[in-house]
Amino acid sequence: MPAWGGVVIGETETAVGAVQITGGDLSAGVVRLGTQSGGQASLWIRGGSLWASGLVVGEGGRLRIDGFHDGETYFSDLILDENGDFSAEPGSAISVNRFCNRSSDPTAVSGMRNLWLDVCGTNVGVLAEVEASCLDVGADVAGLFDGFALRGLELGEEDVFRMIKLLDEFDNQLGSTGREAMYVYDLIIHPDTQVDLTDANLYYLNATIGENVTFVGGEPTWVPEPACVGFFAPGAAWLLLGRRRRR
Ligand SMILES: [Ca+2]
Repeated sequence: MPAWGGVVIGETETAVGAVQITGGDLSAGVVRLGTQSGGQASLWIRGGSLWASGLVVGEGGRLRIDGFHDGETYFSDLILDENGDFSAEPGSAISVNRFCNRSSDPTAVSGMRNLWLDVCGTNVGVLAEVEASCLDVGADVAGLFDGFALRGLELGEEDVFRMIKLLDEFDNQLGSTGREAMYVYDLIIHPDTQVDLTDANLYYLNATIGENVTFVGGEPTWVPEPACVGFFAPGAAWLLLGRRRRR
């Protein structure tokens, strides 16, 4: 498998860098996209597999993912900085250990609504984290239209104990007060996973929760779907996709 060391794209004030991955297997250290003021950088994942210890999408960075391609995209840490740009087609999936979303502009990270986010977790004792980014409007479908809502969220690993936290460390909803929440259309929590919601709300439309799943700091809340709304029919396909993408 080819390997990159740390990768920096668009890191000087006048730099413009663009990388496309179209196939093959690639591993890398930390990949930084446009993390220096003035630098412009894009990473377009069109196919193949990429495993990296981290991806930082800086204020001049753009991450783009094509959906339903063969292969896997894994970042131990995925960081979307305040002005980072993220787009994803339907069917896109990313596996992470930690998802840090510092964006306050949902239009810049419009890929979230198409993204299946698989928070795998790592060894026992190492926490995995995901940032709550949505305005908490309660158990209402309106929350699913929040620009930071996720298409799918998968927590834990098959048959392995994992601890995962939902955090609210960044003010993604400028001008609002109160703890932010996470809204997801489809939620999967694998058996033997401990989920700490840290008193933030996790709302879901559909859920599969395994045996021996334990919750700390609250429990996920079901959002009833009004009959007139008619959300996505291909939910089952998404579930299969999420499982297939697992490492
Ligand atoms: Ca937040």
